[in-house]
Amino acid sequence: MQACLLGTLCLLMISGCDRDNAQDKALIKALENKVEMLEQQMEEQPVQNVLSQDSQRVEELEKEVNTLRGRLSKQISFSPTLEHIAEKGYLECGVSTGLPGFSMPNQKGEWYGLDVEFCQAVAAATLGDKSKVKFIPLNARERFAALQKGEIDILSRNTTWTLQRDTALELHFAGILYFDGQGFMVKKSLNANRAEDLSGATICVQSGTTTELNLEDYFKLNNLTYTLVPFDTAQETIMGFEEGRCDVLTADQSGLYGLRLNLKNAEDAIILPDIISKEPLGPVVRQGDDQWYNIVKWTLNAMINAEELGINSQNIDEMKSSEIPEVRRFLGLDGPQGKSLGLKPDWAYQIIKQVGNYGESFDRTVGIQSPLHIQRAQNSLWTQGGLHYAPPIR
Ligand SMILES: N[C@@H](CCC(=O)N[C@@H](CS)C(=O)NCC(=O)O)C(=O)O
Repeated sequence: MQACLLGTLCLLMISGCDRDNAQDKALIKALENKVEMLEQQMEEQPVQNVLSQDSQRVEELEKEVNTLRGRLSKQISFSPTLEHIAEKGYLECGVSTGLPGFSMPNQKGEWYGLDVEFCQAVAAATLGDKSKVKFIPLNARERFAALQKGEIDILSRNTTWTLQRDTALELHFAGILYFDGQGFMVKKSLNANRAEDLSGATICVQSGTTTELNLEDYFKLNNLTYTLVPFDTAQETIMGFEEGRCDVLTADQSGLYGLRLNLKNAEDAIILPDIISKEPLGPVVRQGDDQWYNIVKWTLNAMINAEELGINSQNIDEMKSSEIPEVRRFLGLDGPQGKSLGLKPDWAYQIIKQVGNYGESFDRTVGIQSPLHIQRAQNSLWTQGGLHYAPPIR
């Protein structure tokens, strides 16, 4: 029994030795000392006394070791992705090839947009620096294979959460960053006001998307006919529309607002009010790395929670003197402090200080401060009648 106990302690020490676990190391040390003392006593005493006097203590010690083992196994959870980005010193983030508001390079080649800022938030949480991100442009067809093959650490590219993608493709959606739906943009000259007026139209669409699939469902269900004109990238799709290869362009509605900005004569095109699908867009990771999945999921939750708690990039330092328990836990002053995520206590502070809360990011990239001017609507917090509701940090 003693050998087994000592073996367990050694294992715990080895597996815990490279982790930042000072408290548990101290506990292990204390337990190890106790066992040593017990061993000495046992050597000095006759066997029958050992059994009667010390078996109870050995049992107690074993219980303590088991509790400790449980706690350590949680803390020692290992993320190959986190390890990999720590080694590289940056995060590889799959984005679109260029979609205004979500992910788009400016003239200096710097990426901006809601999906871009989300990756910056993950970099701030994990590496402490939002600039440590390499953006990898991917069209709709390329995106999942790039993630599966490990060419990117995260896909943050206006990607719809569906059953098939979440299961058969062995991916995890870490949450919903933007609640969207599919819409239609038409030339004014077409004189169409509703989706049902579109029978017989030629429709530009990007292949490898849910858009293409929903279009087929909608037209079939409503006994409408159409001619599909497929393209590989957003740029090609909008050019096809502009050059008259189609009368209609269909995409996620947020995408339509973004793409319309690229038209030479934006006022010649209108976005119809109809929404024909649910497009919950969110960041995606590979299955098989639970810790990484948790980090990405809680980065999003932190951005949403911060908005709800009234914490933003401007006031976060003042918030350090707050006595509100939820705010203190958010800032890592109390509570779980990022330990179970394998991150530093200030992980959430870094996200908000460097990037901002969800509302700040939304307004800057796609909302009122951006050229897209999209209303918060269903992307408001649940407290404002919207759908964003993040589980609490505690
Ligand atoms: N949310 C849909 C559509 C995503 C999509 O790729 N939309 C097009 C809109 S035209 C886009 O963003 N293209 C950008 C690109 O190909 O880089 C999905 O996940 O399938």
